[in-house]
Amino acid sequence: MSNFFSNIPQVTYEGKDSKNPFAFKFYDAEKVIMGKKMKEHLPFAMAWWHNLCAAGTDMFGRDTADKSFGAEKGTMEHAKAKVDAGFEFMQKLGIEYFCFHDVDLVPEAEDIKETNKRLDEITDYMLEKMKETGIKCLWGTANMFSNPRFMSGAGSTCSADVFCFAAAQTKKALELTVKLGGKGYVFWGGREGYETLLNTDVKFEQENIARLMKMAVAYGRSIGFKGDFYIEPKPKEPMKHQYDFDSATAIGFLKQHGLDKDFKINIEANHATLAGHTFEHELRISAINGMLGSIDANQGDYLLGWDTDEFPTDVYTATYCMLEVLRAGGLTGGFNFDAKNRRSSNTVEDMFHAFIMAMDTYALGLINAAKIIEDGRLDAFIKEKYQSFESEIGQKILNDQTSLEELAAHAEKLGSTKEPKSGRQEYLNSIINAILFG
Ligand code: XUL
Ligand code: CO
Repeated sequence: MSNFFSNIPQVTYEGKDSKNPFAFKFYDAEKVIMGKKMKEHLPFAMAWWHNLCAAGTDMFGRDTADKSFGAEKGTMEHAKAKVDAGFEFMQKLGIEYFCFHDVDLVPEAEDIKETNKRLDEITDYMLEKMKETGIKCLWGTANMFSNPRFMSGAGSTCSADVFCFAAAQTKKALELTVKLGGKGYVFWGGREGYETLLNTDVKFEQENIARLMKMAVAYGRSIGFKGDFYIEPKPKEPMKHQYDFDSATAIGFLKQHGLDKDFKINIEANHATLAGHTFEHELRISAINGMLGSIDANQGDYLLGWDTDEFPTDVYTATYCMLEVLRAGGLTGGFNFDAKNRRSSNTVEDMFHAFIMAMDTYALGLINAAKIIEDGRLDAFIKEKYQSFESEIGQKILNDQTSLEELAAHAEKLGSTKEPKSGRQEYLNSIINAILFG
C-alpha cells in the first residue's frame, strides 16, 4: 500500500465527545440501526474526479491544491499514483466504493484508440487494488461534456460523427464498468440541452439521446451488465435548459421511450436545489415511481445559483433524505460524495476532514430518520390526514368504482362541508426538533 497520507491515522469511530479531528463522531460502521449496520444503510463512495483530480481551479484562478501525488500530471505514472492515493484514502476512511468517469482515470489522448488503451491498462491496475482491498465500484460513466467536440451535445449533437464518438465513449465506459464490477452506469447529460431555440430542434435532439440510451442498454446487457442504468437530472449548468431537468422530467422521458425498466434515477442534492426543489422532493418523486436508484451526496448554497458541490453538512436535509431512503427500503446504489473541498481548504488534512464531516452528517441523518420512524407520530399524522377516504364514498373513489355524477350527487346531499383538517405544519416541525435535539 502507498504512503501518501502517512500523517493521517486510520479514521475510526470515537463518539460524539471525541475532539480528535481524524475520528468519526457519529458514523459507527458496525452499529445496527433498524436491523441493518450503518455501513449497509450508507454505502459511501468516493468520486474520482473531485477527490483525486480537481485541485481548486475556478473561473478566476488556477489550482490551489496539489493533486500530483508525486508524479507529473498528464502521464500514466500520475494516473497510477491517483489509483494508489485513492485506494489508500478510501481504506483510511473505510469507504467501500468509488465512482468514475472514463477520463478521470487517464489523460485523454488525441486519438480515442490510444485513450482506450490507457483505460485498459489503468483498469487492470485498479482491479489489482480492488482485489487487495475489497473496495468496489459503485458506478461508472463517460465524460461526454469536457472534450470540445461535445460543445453542441453528445447524444443531442448536430453532428453524426460526434454522435459516434459519444457512442464509442459510452461503449468503452460500459465495458470498464462491467470489468470493474460496477453496480450502476450513469448518464449525466452535461451538454444535453440547449441555449436558444433559434438554432435547436428539441424533438430531434431528445429522440437521439433516447437512441443512444437504447443502444447502451442493448450493448450493456449483451456484455453482462446486470446493474441499473441511471439518469442524473440537473436543470441547468452548463446548458441553460438541460433536458433532464429533474426527476419527474427524467422519469417521463424514460417512460416515453420504454427505458424505464432498465433505468433508475441518480439524485444529486445540489441539482435538486438548482431545480427549485428540495432534495427530499426529488427522492420522493423517484421513490413513488420505483426509480430511486442512487444518490450524489453533496449540497449547494441557497444564496448561489450554481453547482457548488459542497460536502454535505446540513443535518436536517440529511435527515429528510434518510427518511425517504428508509421508507423506500434503501437504495440499489449508494451515496457518492460528488463534492469538492472549498478552494481555500487545500491540504491533505482538508480532504479527510471533508469526508469525516460528510459521513458523520449522513450518519446523523440516518440516526434521526430512524428515530422519527420509531416515534411514529409523523406517519400516524399522515395516515390520519387522509382518513376520510376510508369512508364509503372515499373507498368508492379509491377503488375507481364511482363517477362524477355520483360524486356530484354526494356533494349536493352534503350541501356544504367543513374545511379539511389542519395540516399542522408548525406542530410537526416542533416534533422533528424535539426528536433531533431532545
Ligand atoms: C455534474 C455532476 C457529474 C455527474 C457525473 O454536475 O454531478 O459529476 O455526477 O457525470
Ligand atoms: Co453528480
